Amino acid sequence: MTQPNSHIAPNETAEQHAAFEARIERGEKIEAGDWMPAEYRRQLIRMISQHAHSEVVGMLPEGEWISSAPTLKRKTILMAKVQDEAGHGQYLYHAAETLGATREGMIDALLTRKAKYSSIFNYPTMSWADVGMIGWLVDGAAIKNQTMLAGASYGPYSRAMVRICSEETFHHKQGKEMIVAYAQGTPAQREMAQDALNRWWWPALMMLGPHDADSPNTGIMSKWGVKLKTNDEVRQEFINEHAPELLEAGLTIPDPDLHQDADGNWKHGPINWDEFWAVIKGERGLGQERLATRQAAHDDGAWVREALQAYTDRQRAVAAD
Ligand code: FAQ
Repeated sequence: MTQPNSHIAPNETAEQHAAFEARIERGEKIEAGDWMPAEYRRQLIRMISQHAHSEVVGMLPEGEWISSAPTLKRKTILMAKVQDEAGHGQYLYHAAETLGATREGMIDALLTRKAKYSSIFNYPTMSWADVGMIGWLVDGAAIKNQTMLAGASYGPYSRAMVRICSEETFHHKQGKEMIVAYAQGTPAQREMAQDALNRWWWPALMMLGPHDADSPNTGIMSKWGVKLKTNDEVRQEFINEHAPELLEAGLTIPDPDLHQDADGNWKHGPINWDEFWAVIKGERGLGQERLATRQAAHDDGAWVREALQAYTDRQRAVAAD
C-alpha cells in the first residue's frame, strides 16, 4: 500500500505535487507567482521570517559594544557590521513577503514569541573579545549554513542568501583577525580571547539546530530542495574548518572529547540540548530582555510607520483625483 502524502492539502492533487517536485529535481528555481504546495509556502515563511528576526535581534549583542570599541577603526568596522545585519533582516523580510507574509504579522509573531529567532543571540556579550568571537564563530556558522541555502529551491530566498553571504564573509574575516591578534597579544588579551571562546563554542555548535534525529523539519525541507544539507552535516563542516584554526591561534577548545576521527572529521562531545531549548524558550539567557528591547524599538518607531501611512494615503488620494 502506498503511504498517503501528508503534505498534500485537501485542495491540492498528487499530480500538482509531482510536477512541482519534478521542477525542483531539474534544478529550476520556484518563483513567487509559481504554483507551490501550501506546506512549502508555510515552511518557507517559517524559516525565512525566523532568519529575518535573527538578523535583527542579532544586532543587539554586538550593538551594545559600539560605544566601547577600543579604537576608531574597530568602532567603524563594528558599526558597518551591525548596519549590515539590519540590511539582511530587510532582504529577508522582503523574501518572506513574496510568499504572502505581512511585515506586521511577522513582527507580531516575533514579539509574541510565536516565531523563534536564533538561540545564539540570547547569550550576553561580556567582553570586547565577544565581538570578535561572534564574527569568527557565529558568522562562521551562519556562512556554512547560508552558503548551502544559497542553492535553495526558492528563488527570492536563494538570491538573498548570495548577497548576505558575501557580507557575512567580511564579518567572519574581521572576527578572525581580531581574535588571532588578541590570542597572540598580551596575557590579558589572550585570557579575554580564551574566555570568549569558552562561552561561545558550545552555543555556536547549537545554533546550527538539533541533531538530525530530532529535527522535524529537515525531511520535507530536504525533499523540496530548501535544505541541501542536514543540521549535523553543516555542523561537521563548521567544526572541521574552525577547530584547527582556533587551535593554531593558540586557543583551547572547551571540549575534552574533541578529537579527529580516521576520516579527518573533528568529532565533538555531547551537546547540552536542555540548555539549547531553555535558551530558545527564554527560560535561560537574555530572551526576555531581547524581546523587551525589540518591543521598545517597535513602539518608538510607531510614529515613522504612521507618517509613512499618512504619506501613502495622501499620494493615493492625489493619484485618484
Ligand atoms: N535557534 O527541525 P529543525 C546569523 C528550531 S543568522 C532557535 O532542525 P529547521 C547572522 C526550529 O526553528 C542565524 N530555534 O528546524 C548573524 C524549529 O522550530 P519551529 C540564523 C532553532 O528550520 C551573525 C525547531 O527548532 N540563521 O547568525 C534553532 O529545519 C552575527 C526544530 O528544528 C538562520 O535562521 C536555533 N539555533 O533547521 C547576525 C538560517 N535551531 O520553527 C548577527 C535559516 C532550530 O518548527 C551577528 N534557518 N530551531 O517552531 C535555517 O537554516 C534552519 O531554520 C535551522 C534549523 C538550521 C536554523
